[in-house]
Amino acid sequence: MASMNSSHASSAIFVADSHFHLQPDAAETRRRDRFVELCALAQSAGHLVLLGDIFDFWFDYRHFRLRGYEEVLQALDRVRAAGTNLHFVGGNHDIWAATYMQERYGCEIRPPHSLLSAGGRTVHLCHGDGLFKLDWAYGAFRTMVRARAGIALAKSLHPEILFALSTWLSGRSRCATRDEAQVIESRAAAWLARSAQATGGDMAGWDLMVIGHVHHGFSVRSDGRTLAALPGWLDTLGYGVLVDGHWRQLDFDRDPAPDLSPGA
Ligand SMILES: [Mn+2]
Repeated sequence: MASMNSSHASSAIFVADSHFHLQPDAAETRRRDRFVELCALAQSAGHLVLLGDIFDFWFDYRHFRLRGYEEVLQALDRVRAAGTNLHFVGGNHDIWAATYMQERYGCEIRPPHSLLSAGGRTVHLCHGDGLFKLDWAYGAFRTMVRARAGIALAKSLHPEILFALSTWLSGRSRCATRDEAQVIESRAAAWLARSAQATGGDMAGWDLMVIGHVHHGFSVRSDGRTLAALPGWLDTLGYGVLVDGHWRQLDFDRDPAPDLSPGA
C-alpha cells in the first residue's frame, strides 16, 4: 500500500540505549511512555533509526515469545503503519532482536557497521560497542552474543537463566562519569581521524557517523566528518534529528516537537 504519510522524507530520528526491561519500574514506565511519544513524532519523519540497546534483554526462541515489550512494539507498529522507514541496529543487549525486527517492521539485517541514506546525508551507523575499547565486561558479553558459538551456548541455557545473566551484566549500563566522558571523547576524536584513512570500499562516502552505547552525548569533528554519540534514552531523553542534512542532538523534555520540514 502506498504510504499515507504526510511525512518529510528527508528527515530521520535516531534513538539508542533505552534499555527497556520486561518488567519496568515506575521510572522506566515514564521513560517508556515518553518513548511512545517519540514514536508518535517519528510517524511524521521519513526514517526512525533504532541504534541499539533499545531492549535490555532479547532472545529469539523458536517456541516462546518474550512478554513485556508490547507498548514499545505496538508504538513501532504505528510508526511503520504511518509509512516511516524503520531501521534497527542491534546493540550488545538486543542484537538477537534483528530477525524479529525484520519480520515485524521490515528492517533490513545490518552488519555492525553500515551506511544509510536518510535525512539528506549518508550516515554511518554503528551501535558503538567495541569501538573505543573501554569496557571489558561489555566486550566479553558482546563477543559472546555476536559469536555463533555464543548463540548456541545461549540457546542451551534456560530462558530465565539467560535473562538473569543479562540482567546482571546490564547493571553496568549507566551514564558515563565525567572522567569517562573525557576519555570517550578523546578516543572518539582519535578514531574519527584514523577512519579518514582507513575507510574505503563499501563503507566509503559518509560524513556523519552516529553511535550509541557510550551513554554520553557529544559530537566530534575531523576533516569535514562528524562522529555523534547519542546520550541514551536511559540516562536522559536524548535523541538525534537529521533534517535535510542538518544534524541536531536534542532532549525530548526540552524539544518534544522539532520542525521536521525541509529547510527547518
Ligand atoms: Mn550498548
